[in-house]
Amino acid sequence: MSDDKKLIGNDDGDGLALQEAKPKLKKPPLFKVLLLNDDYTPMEFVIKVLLSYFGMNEEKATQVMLHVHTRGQGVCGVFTRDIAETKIVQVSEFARENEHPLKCVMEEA
Ligand code: TYC
Repeated sequence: MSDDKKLIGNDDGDGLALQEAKPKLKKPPLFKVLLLNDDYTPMEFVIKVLLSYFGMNEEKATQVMLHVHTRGQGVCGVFTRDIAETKIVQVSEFARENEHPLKCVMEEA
């Protein structure tokens, strides 16, 4: 029997009734990438991160940075697992190179 057909029960005596199987593609899980607030990373540096790694414009980046600053954390974007992990590595390296304690984490959306 071909892969895209499945046996669903008896038919008109030949013992087979076929129905198109539902497509088996599942949407991948999505992950929020978050920036965490701290007391030392300069606001301008956080804005640069949001411009460089999350494709925001100045206005949006400033808004998100101020949200993180006042609320403790904020969403930079929603991605598949691999992309989210890559963003976190890139941001963490950039922060470390510049000796800022900025933390970037992910959680399932
Ligand atoms: N709280 C920092 C300051 O006052 C700014 C800041 C914003 C740091 C967002 C981290 O994810 C952050 N300089």
